[in-house]
Amino acid sequence: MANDKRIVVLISGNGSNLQAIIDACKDKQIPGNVVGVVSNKADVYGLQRAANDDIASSVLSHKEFASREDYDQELISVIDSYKPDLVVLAGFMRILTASFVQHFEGKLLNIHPSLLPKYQGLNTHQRAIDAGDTEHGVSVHFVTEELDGGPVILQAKVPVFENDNADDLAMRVHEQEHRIYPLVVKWFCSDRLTMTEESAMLDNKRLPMHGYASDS
Ligand code: NHR
Ligand code: GAR
Repeated sequence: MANDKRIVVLISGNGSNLQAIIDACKDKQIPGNVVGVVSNKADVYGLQRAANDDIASSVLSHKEFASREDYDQELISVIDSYKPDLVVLAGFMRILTASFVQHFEGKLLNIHPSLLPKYQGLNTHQRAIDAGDTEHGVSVHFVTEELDGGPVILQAKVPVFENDNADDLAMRVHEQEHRIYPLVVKWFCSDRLTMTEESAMLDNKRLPMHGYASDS
C-alpha cells in the first residue's frame, strides 16, 4: 500500500526477531515492509533470512573504522539510503553514539532481554538466574542516548524454573520476543506509537514505566 511504512532492521546474528517482523509484514499484520537489513557482521544467518525474502541488505563492519563516531556516521548514511520510517534494533550488538540516536530519535526501537530497568547491558539471562529471580522477561523500548534506558513500550514476563540454565531461559524469552516485537512494530506503523519528551505514547496516552501491559 502507498502508506506502508519502510522498516530497516539492524542485526548482528541469527535474526529470529527479524524473521518474526518479516513474517508479520507478509501476513499484513504490520502496515509496512522490511526494505533493508544492516548487519555489523558478515556471514550471520539473519542476512540469509533477508536474502530468502529478496530483501536488500548491507554489511558494515565496525572493525574497519577508527572510532565509534566514524562508524556511526557511515551507518547513518547506509540506513538513510533505505529511506526508513522506522529503524529496528533486533539483536544488534553495538552501542550507538549520541549523534546516531539523535538522528533517528523517535523512530528507533530496541528489544532487550530483561524486564527493564533490571539488567541493562549484556548477559541478562545469567544475571537473572544468579540473582535468584523467579520471573524474567523482555522489553521493547524506544532507544535514547542512555543504554537500555529509553522509555519502555511493552514487556512480556516468563517464569524462571529452579533448574533453568541461561539457554533454557533465553529460549523461553525468545518465544515472547517473537510475539511482542511485531505487535509494537505494528503500533508504530499504524501511527499509534510516538515518543515525546522521552515518554512512550500510545494513542496519545503516556505509557506507564513498565509499558502497556504493566500490572504494577
Ligand atoms: N545504543 C544506545 N545509545 N542506546 C541503547 O539503548 C542501545 C544502543 C545500542 C544497542 C541494544 C542493547 C541491548 O538490548 C542497544 C541499545 C550492545 C551492548 C554492548 O555492550 C549493550 C547493550 C545493547 C547492545 N555492546 C558492546 C559494545 O562495545 C559490544 C558487545 C559485542 O560485540 O558482543 O558496543 O542489550
Ligand atoms: C534477542 O534475544 C534480543 O533480545 C537480544 O539478542 C537476541 C537476538 O536474537 N538482544 C540483545 O541482547 C541486545 N544486546 P535474534 O538475532 O534471533 O533476533
